[in-house]
Amino acid sequence: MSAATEHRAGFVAIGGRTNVGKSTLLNLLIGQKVAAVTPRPQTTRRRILGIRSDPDAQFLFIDTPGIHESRRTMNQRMVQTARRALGDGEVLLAVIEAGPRLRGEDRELLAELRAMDRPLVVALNKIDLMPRAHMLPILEDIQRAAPEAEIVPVSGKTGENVAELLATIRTRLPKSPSLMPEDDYTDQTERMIAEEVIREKIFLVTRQEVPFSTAVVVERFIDEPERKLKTIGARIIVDREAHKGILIGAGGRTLKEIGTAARIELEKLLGSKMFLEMHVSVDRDWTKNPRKLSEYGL
Ligand SMILES: Nc1nc2c(ncn2[C@@H]2O[C@H](COP(=O)(O)OP(=O)(O)OP(=O)(O)O)[C@@H](O)[C@H]2O)c(=O)[nH]1
Ligand SMILES: [Mg+2]
Repeated sequence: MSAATEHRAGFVAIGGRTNVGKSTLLNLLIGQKVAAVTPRPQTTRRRILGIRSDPDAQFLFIDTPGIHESRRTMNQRMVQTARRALGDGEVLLAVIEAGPRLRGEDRELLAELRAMDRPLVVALNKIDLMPRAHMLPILEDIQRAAPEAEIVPVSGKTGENVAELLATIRTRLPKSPSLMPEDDYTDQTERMIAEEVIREKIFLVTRQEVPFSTAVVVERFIDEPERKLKTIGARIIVDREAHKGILIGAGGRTLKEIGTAARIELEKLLGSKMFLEMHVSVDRDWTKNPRKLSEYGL
């Protein structure tokens, strides 16, 4: 192999404020849905590895919860998880949402990532929402805030410039053979993917506080390949009695809507018929209890 095509591989940690499109990019970059994506902030709660194996490179992308300020125990845990995961990146991919100018929080994030002293690539995401001509000021702001970083404007929605983003990241990866089996695309088990998808549907269907204090734990996962059937038993945990009623809805309608949406998507993702059972239980104030946070996947 010539130097240009010499194989490269390594960890690429994706960091950024909440809701900027980190998980959207992860799913797009690996061509598989492994991370929940919703229009609401604080969707991602744990570190998720997504693997892309090309002939000349293997990218081990680490999706992280969004960095944000909060005094809630659960949110602090999420931000701690994010910072730790970012520490494992050999290349850092900062995701910033396109806007008129660079925001204060993004400036802080860039400073934090620069201080880690790894190759830094900045994806200016959601450029489909902004006319090209208006992008110059924010591009200049980023350039000034992180002079050594490579900036790639992209859209996780249309896929625009994503090939260029990959090429840019590739040149910054260490020369190395693949580090993981090339058929793998994630470290998430089917159980974890089921939890993530159910939680995503809860975020999409319920309002206000409910999704932010709800967790999903798959307690039963039975795979019967000869019947092409997977049976999933999931517990949905809420932290207040009032939320239980909201989640279930009148006549069980809300829970049914969540279940149907999750089942349809999981059948597609896991390639088999799915029997999905869910029940809702109250675990008072679990979001404030560090031990419970771990138990519920944070
Ligand atoms: N228009 C547009 N929307 C996008 C783009 N990328 C992501 N989105 C939307 O932005 C919202 C947030 O996307 P996520 O991928 O969940 O963002 P995230 O950074 O992972 O968010 P957290 O995990 O909550 O921190 C979703 O509604 C996405 O569909 C984009 O390039 N263009
Ligand atoms: Mg996310």
